[in-house]
Amino acid sequence: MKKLSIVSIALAVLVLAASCGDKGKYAGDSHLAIEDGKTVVERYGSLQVIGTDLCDQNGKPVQIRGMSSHGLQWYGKYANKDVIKWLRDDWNCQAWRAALYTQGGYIGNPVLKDKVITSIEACIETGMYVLVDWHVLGDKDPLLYAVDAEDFFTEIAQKYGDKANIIYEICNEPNGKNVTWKDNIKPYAERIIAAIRKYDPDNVIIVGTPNWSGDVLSAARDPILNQKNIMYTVHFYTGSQGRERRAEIKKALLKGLPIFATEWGCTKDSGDGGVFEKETLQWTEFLRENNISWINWSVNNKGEDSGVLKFNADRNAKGNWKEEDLSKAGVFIRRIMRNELDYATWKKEK
Ligand code: IDC
Repeated sequence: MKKLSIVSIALAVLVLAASCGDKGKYAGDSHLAIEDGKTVVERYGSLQVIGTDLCDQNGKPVQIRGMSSHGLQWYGKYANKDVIKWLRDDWNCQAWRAALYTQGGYIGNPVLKDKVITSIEACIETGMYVLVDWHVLGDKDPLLYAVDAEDFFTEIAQKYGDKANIIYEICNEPNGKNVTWKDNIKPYAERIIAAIRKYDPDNVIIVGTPNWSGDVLSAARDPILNQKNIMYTVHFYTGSQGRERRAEIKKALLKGLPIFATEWGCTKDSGDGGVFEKETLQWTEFLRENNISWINWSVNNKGEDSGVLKFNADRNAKGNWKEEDLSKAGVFIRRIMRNELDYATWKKEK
């Protein structure tokens, strides 16, 4: 009797430990690009935001993971179906982000929109989600090109708003100390959301936050009201931002802010400076535990440390990459995406 109860207590402790283990409350998620012959978009359908969670069409919390293009004006050649399909099939990517720079990109060179369209069409064909990223960066204040943004997003919503694949990211990284949530970003977001909602009543729209999308608390204190399926962006580079930013994210979540990490890198925030493996895995565990979807920066062969291809590899942008085509970041991020590497595994390997 005594023996039995000790055994059962031990068992109970084991079960409890397993269920509250280091994988967090979403441990059951498969994160698969294809499962039982079905693409992620076939399985999840139209995404929706419930509380702070991104959820599938049935209201189940899901975490989406994917890769970003580099600036489409520079490495837009990778925004094609071969590469996107390769990322799905070999990398287990569920999403692709098309980074359409505004200043230095679309504003002076509107044909770049074709790269976004190619990305969208490829993601529809491959059953992946696609983030349409209006990449505000050097222009700092999203209000500067708000009229162009309204036209652009109206067109995308009109053409593709009925497709479950589309996720709108309306301003990558507002920045500069005069660009505030209250006076710049929120009014801009309200305008663009209204433009999109004329044609697309429900796809997810993600709003950038001040300080290069590093300040989710400003948005948490003053969120956009009376709109459904709105999320907010946090960006980070694991060699530059760590514990402090995670604490802010936690606070914002507690205030009820739904967050999507639409861009992060495993280097310093210059996009270079080495690959920070341990710090990266601390971040990916955190994102998983908190059900925050993410997109990694980026697919290019420029030779910068955050680029997943080696310098000059796959110059024809065909996909079908061999291990020797991948940079250190490429090998590392691919393993994370394929569910082959988490913090515990990494420690064992060291
Ligand atoms: C970087 C690219 C780099 C390019 C630079 C130009 O990696 O090759 O020369 O843009 O502006 C961001 C931005 C993203 C940056 C990236 C790395 O959203 O455009 O890309 N980064 O610096 N925010 C934080 C880091």
